[in-house]
This record gives sequence, C-alpha cells and structure tokens, in this order.
Amino acid sequence: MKEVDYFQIDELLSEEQLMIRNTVREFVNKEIRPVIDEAAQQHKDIPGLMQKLGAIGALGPYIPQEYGGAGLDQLSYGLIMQELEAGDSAVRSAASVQSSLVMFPIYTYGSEEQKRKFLPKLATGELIGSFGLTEPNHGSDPGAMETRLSKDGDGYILTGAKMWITNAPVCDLAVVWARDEEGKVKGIIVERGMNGFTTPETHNKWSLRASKTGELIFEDVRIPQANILPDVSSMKGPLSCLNSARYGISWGVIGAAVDCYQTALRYSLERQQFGKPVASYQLQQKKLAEFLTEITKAQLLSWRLGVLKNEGKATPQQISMAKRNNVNMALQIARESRQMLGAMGIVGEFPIMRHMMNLESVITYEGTHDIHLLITGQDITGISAF
Ligand code: TGC
Ligand code: FAD
Repeated sequence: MKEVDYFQIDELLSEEQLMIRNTVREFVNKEIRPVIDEAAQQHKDIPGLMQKLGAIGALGPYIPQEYGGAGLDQLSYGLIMQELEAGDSAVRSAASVQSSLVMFPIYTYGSEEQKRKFLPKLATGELIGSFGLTEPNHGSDPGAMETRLSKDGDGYILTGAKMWITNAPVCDLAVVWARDEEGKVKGIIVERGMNGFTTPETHNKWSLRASKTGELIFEDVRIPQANILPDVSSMKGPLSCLNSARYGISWGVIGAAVDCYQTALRYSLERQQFGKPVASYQLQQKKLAEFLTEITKAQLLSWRLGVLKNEGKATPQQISMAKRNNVNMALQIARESRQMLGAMGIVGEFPIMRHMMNLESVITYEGTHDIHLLITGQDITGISAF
C-alpha cells in the first residue's frame, strides 16, 4: 500500500509513528498479502499469525512495557490497525480483540497477579484470548445478558453461552461477562481446560473467512476467585473495552478502503474500453474523486479522535460516530470499486471482494451501524431511542 495523504496528515504524525506504520506495512506486504487470498478462499487461519503479530508489537501496543506491551500512544495503535486491515479485516480483528478486548480489560480491571500471569504471554501471542459479550439472545442489548455467575464455596459457577466470538475455537482464555447474584456485571477469565467449557466453531461464513469465529459454552464451569477481575462490576467494564476496539476499527477500515481505492485506480488506468482507459470516463472519475474525498474525511476524523484519546478526552459518542462513519465509508468504497473492475472484481487475484465481504461483518460487530446512529441521536437529544 502506498500513501494516500491528500491533506498532508503525515505532517501531523511523529517520526516514531511514521516508522511504526512503515514497519507494519512491510509486515503486511511480506507476511499477509502473499497468503491472504488462499486463507480466505479455504476458510483457513494464517499459520502462526498471533506470534507474528506479537513479534512486531501489534498485540497490546498501548499496554505498558512492564507487562509486555509496546507502551505506544493511541495514534500509533490506530496506524497499526490501519495497516493490518489493509491486508485483511481478519488480521486487524485478531490484533484488536487481543489488544482491546482481552489485554485492555485485564490491564484495566485485573489484579497485579492476573496482569503478570497473562499480559506478557498475550503480548507475544503465546496465549490467544477471546472476548465473550454477545449471547444467542442478546447482541445489541448486552445489558440483558443471561450468563450467570453464582457463588459456590470459595469460588463461583459460570453458566450460559456466548455466540459470534472471534477466535473462540482457538483461544487459550476468554474474558467473559456475566451477571452475579446481585445483578452486577463481572469480568471472568475463563481458561481452556476448565471442566464444562467448550468452544464450537461457526462454519460457512461468507465474511472474515481467514478468522475463526465460534461460541463459548459454560456448563457449570467452576471458576476460582483468582480468575475474577476485581475492579469491575457494571456494564461500564465491557463497554469501555468496546470504546478501545471501536476506535481501532475506525482506523482499520481506512486501510481496507485505501486498498480498494488504489486497486480500482490502478486497474482503471490500465484497462482500456472503447479505445481509452476506463479512468478517462467521467463516471469512473466521479467514483475515484469521491473515494479520495471520503478517505480523507475519515483520516481526519480518526486522527483527531486519536489526539483526543491521547489527551484522555475522547467520548464514547465521538468513538461511535467515527466507527460508524468510517466503516460505512469503507464498505461503500469496496462496493463501488468492485464494480470498477468489472468481472475481474469478483476474483481473488484482486482484494476488493474480500474486503467488501469482511466489511459486512465490521459494520455489524462492535455495535451495528444503526446502534451507533442511535448513540449519536441520544447524545444530541438526551433521549434514548434504543
Ligand atoms: P446504558 O444504560 O446506556 O449504559 C449502561 C452503563 O454503561 C455506560 N456506558 C458506557 N460506558 C463506557 N463506554 C461506553 N461506550 C458506554 N456506553 C454506555 C452507561 O453510562 C451506563 O453507566 P451507568 O453508570 O449509568 O450504569 O446501556 P444500554 O443497555 O441502554 O445499551 C447501551 C448500548 C446500546 C449503547 C450498548 O449496549 C451497546 O453499545 N450495544 C452494542 C453492543 C456491542 O457493540 N457489542 C459488541 C460485542 S464485542 C464485538 O463485537 C467484538 S468484534 C471483535 C473483532 O473481531 O474485531
Ligand atoms: P441484533 O442485536 O439482533 O440486531 C439485529 C438488527 O436489529 C440489526 O440491524 C440492529 O441494528 C437492529 N436493532 C437492534 N436493536 C435495535 C434498536 N433498539 N433500534 C433499531 N434497530 C435495532 N461479539 C462478542 O462479544 N465478541 C466477539 O469477539 C465478537 N466477534 C464477532 C465476529 C463476527 C464475525 C461477527 C459477525 C460478530 C461478532 N460479535 C462478537 C457479535 C457482534 O457484536 C454482534 O453481532 C452485534 O453486536 C449485533 O448483535 P446481533 O448480531 O445479535 O444483532
């Protein structure tokens, strides 16, 4: 991927941030692009992906170094997500779940012992984590969760099920959210091998085919006190994790959009119809001009959000707006740019159709397009329309 920087946003980034972006871009060119089409076509993992992401510091980039993270700022995190998603949303998903949905809650709400035990191994990819919030009966309304945590002697019993969970079939541990007997929402570290814990895979997806998705099933799983996150007891816990992941997605999808835009630009300059390059026709130029305009607006939104996040000032509602706008932008660009390739747009030699299908999940997970609109509506009016 070359740079698309119409408004000279690079000038707003530090040398270190630019270097991090280039390192991840090289990684994607070397390790992801050569294998991603086959992985997606075959519905297979990319071999050793998590360890490779760990080796370039893409797992827990903003977690402090003393716990194995890279200790980077939020703009660097965003740029890493952007480069990974230019390769494939499945690769960004792997890194964002591990970073924002597994390492973040353990770092933010975990005990010192939990942090020391899990974070360094999650940072290297030696351990793979997943995040269980969505349930079969509760997706957009996770506050109505049915998964239960009940006291049992010196520990607890966990009962229930989570569905549509990224990396569930391959995870070593899952950060799971359940209500206790007092109705409080608790975060629990469930480890593979605990009796009654199973993770069946969800097959035949048309989207995110290079990522494993599955269920987390808890049949009276005994949980020791040591696996309960001590510093969280409300929906603010899981929703704060989503803030971090949604922010990363707002950057990530810019990468997918740029990959589609550049593919369509190259193709339309080379492809001749009626004796001229397809790019010479006004209808095609309109598409390209609008792609670049929308990408530039999305870049400015995410950059500013990153600055606000670095200053501790970004609100969940600002994050919702950026996630919603940027994912929709990327999906529209994927759909339109696919058409610009004609029939070639449907084959795996070009990345566009794969991005388009992935983005159909990205516009649904981490809060659907419509839910984020309602969050903005609530912020404007003070009235919840959920
Ligand atoms: P509501 O009553 O509004 O709020 C409950 C409490 O939570 C607080 N809160 C937040 N806190 C931090 N960050 C946020 N974003 C927050 N949003 C709300 C709120 O202030 C309140 O606190 P308190 O102290 O007053 O109790 O909750 P609600 O039940 O009405 O629902 C709100 C809603 C719809 C916004 C929320 O539930 C929501 O975001 N729904 C969408 C669900 C979702 O995004 N699920 C994602 C699952 S994980 C996933 O998709 C991973 S994909 C990973 C990948 O592969 O990349
Ligand atoms: P529903 O909530 O049933 O919504 C169905 C439709 O109704 C949507 O269009 C929605 O916008 C609309 N709707 C719902 N409520 C309202 C309302 N009040 N007003 C107007 N419209 C409304 N979850 C996790 O916990 N962890 C993961 O790792 C994870 N990974 C995922 C990976 C993939 C590939 C996918 C596809 C999903 C993943 N999810 C994960 C689940 C994801 O977060 C949910 O799918 C999402 O939150 C939506 O929930 P739902 O699918 O149950 O849709």
